[in-house]
Amino acid sequence: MRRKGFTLLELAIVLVVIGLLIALVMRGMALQSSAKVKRTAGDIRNIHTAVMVYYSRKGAYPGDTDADGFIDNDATAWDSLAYYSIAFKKPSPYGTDYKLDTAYVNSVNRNVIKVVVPYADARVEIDKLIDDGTTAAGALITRQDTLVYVIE
Ligand SMILES: [Ca+2]
Repeated sequence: MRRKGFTLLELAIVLVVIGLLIALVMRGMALQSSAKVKRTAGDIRNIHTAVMVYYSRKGAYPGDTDADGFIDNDATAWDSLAYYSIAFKKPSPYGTDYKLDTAYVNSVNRNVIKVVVPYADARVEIDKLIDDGTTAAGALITRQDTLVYVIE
């Protein structure tokens, strides 16, 4: 005679399978988030290098439209880098824009790369990869949800 419903063993197997699927999804999400952190850190390094290459060729910073040594125009900065095929603007892995700008850091104006990273833990991981691991100090700092990286 056929019984209706599941046996205890069948239920246990289903629960184990669900547990494994959840673990797989969580592992996938963790890998994806770590890939985004690594890509953002790499992008910041590459943009830094691009700006320094531009400076060594032109004797000025890209986007420094009034020639005072400070980047004042993000759009012009990226156009100049693209014009000389040094770097091309692309969005961050978080869908936000890398911006070239001047920021007041430790009581002085500095040329910086800015990018909004909306996750606090990701900002810390990026800081660990390219700076001192603290978002309050060093070459990479966090202002609200924006990473600010001092170029020089
Ligand atoms: Ca830092």
